[in-house]
Amino acid sequence: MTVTIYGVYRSRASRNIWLCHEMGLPFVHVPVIQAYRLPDNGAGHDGMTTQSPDFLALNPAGQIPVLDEDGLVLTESLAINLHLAKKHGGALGPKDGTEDALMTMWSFWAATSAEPHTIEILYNRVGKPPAERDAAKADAAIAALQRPFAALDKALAKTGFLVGGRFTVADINVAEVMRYARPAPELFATAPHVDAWLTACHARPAFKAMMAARDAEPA
Ligand SMILES: N[C@@H](CCC(=O)N[C@@H](CS)C(=O)NCC(=O)O)C(=O)O
Repeated sequence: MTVTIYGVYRSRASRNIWLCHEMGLPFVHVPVIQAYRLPDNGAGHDGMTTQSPDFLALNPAGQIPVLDEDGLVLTESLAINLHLAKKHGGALGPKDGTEDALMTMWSFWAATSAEPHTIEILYNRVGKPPAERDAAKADAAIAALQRPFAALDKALAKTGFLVGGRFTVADINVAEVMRYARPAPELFATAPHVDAWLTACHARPAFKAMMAARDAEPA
């Protein structure tokens, strides 16, 4: 069995690599980089980019991450994590159909109710060069996240985890999306359970190992 993850650390591949570290699952890492981050869209780059013909054969959408597990190719980062946790994750994955449904629900919640807004905060508060940042977009995203933050805070109030009263793939999937909102501390100030939960997620050795490798990667 060989698990291969395509995608640099500075991408949504981070969530898959964090999970693999949590599971102690060995994987082959192919650091495919976003072509748009390179001069001339990666023409002449020595290595695979999201626009390399070999990579487009794997994912015609030209996006990372991609998982290849013995010929099973998956292209959605959160679906990759749900699959890996079910197959290799033990207690990180669902123990029954109810937990499976809740982990799926939270992952879809992250992708649809949170990430379109959290990514705007990341881009427009820290990610883009200062001259390209749009403060109005960040403010709109913060306004749109008021209700999702309140909902997440309520969900975390009881046990400090999202599903099953323990740390699972649902926490990883949602935490990686909420990480993008950290440059908006005003959101966390009104959601103390979210703040404490994300801080605890980021204190985990597996997360720290992923982040250390990410920080070592060229920006
Ligand atoms: N929904 C996808 C989004 C993937 C995505 O947007 N990946 C970015 C990097 S984080 C990418 O590959 N961008 C290159 C491009 O769109 O050209 C997922 O979560 O897997």
